[in-house]
Amino acid sequence: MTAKFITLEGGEGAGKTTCLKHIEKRIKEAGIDLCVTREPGGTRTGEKIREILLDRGNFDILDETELMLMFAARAQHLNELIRPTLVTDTWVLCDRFTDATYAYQGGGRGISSERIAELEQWVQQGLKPDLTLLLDLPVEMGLKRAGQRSSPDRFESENIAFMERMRSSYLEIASREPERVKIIDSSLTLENVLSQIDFVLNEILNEVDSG
Ligand code: T5A
Repeated sequence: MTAKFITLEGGEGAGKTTCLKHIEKRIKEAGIDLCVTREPGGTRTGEKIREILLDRGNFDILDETELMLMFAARAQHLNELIRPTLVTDTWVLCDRFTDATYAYQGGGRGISSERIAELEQWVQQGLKPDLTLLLDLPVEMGLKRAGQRSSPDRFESENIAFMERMRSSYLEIASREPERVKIIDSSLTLENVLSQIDFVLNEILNEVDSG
């Protein structure tokens, strides 16, 4: 069996945290070993980089610095955790990965896709998720949901135009790579969202059963 690398993506307040727990449960119930992790973060060094990136006090971080910090954390994550885990036949479920960089640093900040692709190639050496679940919902609805929680971090403090560009970038990726990226309409009730997720998961879990 080849271990699968699954990522979860979406805008602010899309419900990733809520859905991640459900996906984890479903995969584990299928008897598959699973490692759950997140980006930026997932390693000791990566979590320190995350603190810098999310801290609203760091208002002076340049867009280029932000981009390279995302990939610095990712390089550490891939080498220390993701690759070593996948070779032991353990699946990896990651809360955000490089699609978030194309959406936030690319769409949101306006850094060119070519520049991001150069770093992706260098850091990932061709490794991509096998499956990505993109939780999509209108920006204002996501911000309303996110607003019910604690004070906003550096990204949650961005304006609506930034969020709209980020959402469009995610949807562009999904239309370019429909085999890998499955759109989940997360504007619906949690029950409905989870059943959309189950539909996609059943496919990958059945593949394993029959393989
Ligand atoms: N980032 C990350 C980049 O800019 N570039 C990169 O390359 C990477 C990897 C941290 C930030 O880093 C940026 C993007 C991010 O801003 P994060 O930790 O994933 O990333 O932070 P958030 O996106 O802020 O994720 P959160 O965990 O904070 O939000 P979620 O998980 O999307 O939302 P969640 O599950 O907490 O739900 C929000 C609220 O909505 C409710 C929940 O109960 C909760 O109260 N809810 C629903 N309500 C009604 N119906 C539903 N279907 C609901 N689903 C959830």
